[in-house]
Amino acid sequence: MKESLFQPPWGFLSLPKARTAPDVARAWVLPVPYDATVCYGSGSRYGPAAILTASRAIELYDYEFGCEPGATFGVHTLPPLAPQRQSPEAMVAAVEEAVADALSRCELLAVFGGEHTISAGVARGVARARGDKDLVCVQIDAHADLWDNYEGSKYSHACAARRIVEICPVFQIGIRNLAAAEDQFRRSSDRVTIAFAEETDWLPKLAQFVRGKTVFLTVDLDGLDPSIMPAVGTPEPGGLTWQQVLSVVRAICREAKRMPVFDVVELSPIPGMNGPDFLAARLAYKIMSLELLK
Ligand SMILES: [Mn+2]
Repeated sequence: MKESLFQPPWGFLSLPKARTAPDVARAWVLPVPYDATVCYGSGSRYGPAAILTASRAIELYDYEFGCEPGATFGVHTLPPLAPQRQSPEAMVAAVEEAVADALSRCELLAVFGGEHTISAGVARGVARARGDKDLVCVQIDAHADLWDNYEGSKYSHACAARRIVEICPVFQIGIRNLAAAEDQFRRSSDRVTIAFAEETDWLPKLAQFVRGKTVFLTVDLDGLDPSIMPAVGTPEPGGLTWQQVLSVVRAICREAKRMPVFDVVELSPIPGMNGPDFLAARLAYKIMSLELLK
């Protein structure tokens, strides 16, 4: 049948077939529709599909680059990762395997969650594929997620950063909610740096932290202010602006050796409200463009 009669394959940015083949695309997308340990608002299992749907409405042209970045680097979208229902630990292991495997075949992997738990698997996967010698993690989040154990699990979303700290140092930005035990842990650990949401002087520190390193960027969307990102399970007032988040990405892409992987997690779509889904998709596209066209 005539190919021109049909829409392009259903994937990130809705690119033409020639730009989405796995051996052509420099960027790959791994959807992880998983939420099992969340304690307040659930629904992040619907996040990846919402981001992919919203991405089809993105203008490909970006005046910053004077071209259509997505059409230049190409994006291959993997099928959604199957949820491992037996335990969050099994899910983290599945993410680790999928991430390590994908990173052996692509230059930049974007993981769409899903709850933040999956980021521990992303960290392990990139450490396995690229080594952990110069690996660091930058975390955008309202919450420190530094619980060693939460409601009986070491793989709760509230433990996400604590599991990543076991792999590599973490720089957290936008934090405005943590428990006493988490605060105590970060004071005792030389592997955690926190820039609280009201602080304004963290950009030079971040630049120094990522300089010459291999970076895993994890974006919990509740790090952004709920006025622009209400579609999260645990919205916290006083969050980051769109421009602040982009300044984090720009610092990483400018200073780091490379960013082989990032994730965008915790989108819980609100029916009828497109803005947050579109923001998440736009953010993912901008991160890809800044990293791959630098
Ligand atoms: Mn959070």
